[in-house]
Parts: sequence; C-alpha cells; structure tokens
Amino acid sequence: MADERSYIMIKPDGVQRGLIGEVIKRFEQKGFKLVGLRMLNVERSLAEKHYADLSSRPFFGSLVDYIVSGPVVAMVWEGRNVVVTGRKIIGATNPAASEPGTIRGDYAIEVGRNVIHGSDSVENAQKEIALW
Ligand code: 3AN
Repeated sequence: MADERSYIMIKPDGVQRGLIGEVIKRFEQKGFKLVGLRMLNVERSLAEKHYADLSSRPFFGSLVDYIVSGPVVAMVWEGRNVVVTGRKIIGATNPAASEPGTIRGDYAIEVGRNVIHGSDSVENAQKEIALW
C-alpha cells in the first residue's frame, strides 16, 4: 500500500547526540515522505502507554525513565512498505546484533540507549500514530 505509515521516534539520546538530521536524511533518501514531525517532552503516562506491552519486563521502569529524560522527535513517515523497511533502516533492537549500515548498527552500543523507535507492524503503527 503506497500510503502505509509508520511511527518513528528519535529517542532522547538521539536528540542529545545531534542525530536528528542523520535519521531524517536516511528515511528521506530511501524515498519515504515525512508527513508529521513534533519535538516534545514526553509525559510519563504517555511513555507507559507507548510501552504498555513491555510493562511486565524488568527494564520497564528504566525504559520509561529514559524516554522521559529529554525531548524526543516524534514523526510519521509514509511510503510503500515503510513499516518493514523502516525497521531495516533502524536495525535490530540490541545494537550488538544490528548490522553496520543501520542506524543502531552505526550509532548505538547499548539496548537501553538505542537512539530510535520504529513501529513493528502496520497495526501497531496505526495505534502509535493515534497515541502520539
Ligand atoms: P524495538 O524498539 O526494536 O521495537 P522492543 O519493542 O522489544 O524493541 O523494545 C522496546 C524498547 O525497550 C527498545 N527500543 C529498548 O530501548 C528497550 N529494551 C528492549 N529490550 C531491553 C533490554 N533487554 N534492556 C533494556 N532495554 C530494553
């Protein structure tokens, strides 16, 4: 579907490290269209909703602490297969496993500071875009 959309978020470490332009460049150069962008400080309740599926995991508290620790850049990107392709551009969750050439592979070493979020399914993308 040509108008598929994904929720992509540059996390506080990505913003602090000056990677906003680099992330946008990679998605733009691939051919995707930026259809929404907002920089914001995240309320704890919003971070908890976004990561509700992980609420029973031992790292949930520190994950929420991290997301609220500084501004994030919340974006909606559009284009053919943007959800799956966006995940490839981002790389594996754990930077130890993400390939060089991906955003996490090039810019992260810790799973708890992995620069960027991208929706993992079209259904979750719709939920996340509505939430954010
Ligand atoms: P992804 O962000 O690649 O979809 P999820 O949804 O499994 O991965 O995890 C969401 C976020 O939770 C990750 N981006 C990462 O910041 C954090 N996270 C995942 N696993 C761990 C872990 N073992 N320790 C600390 N943080 C983690």
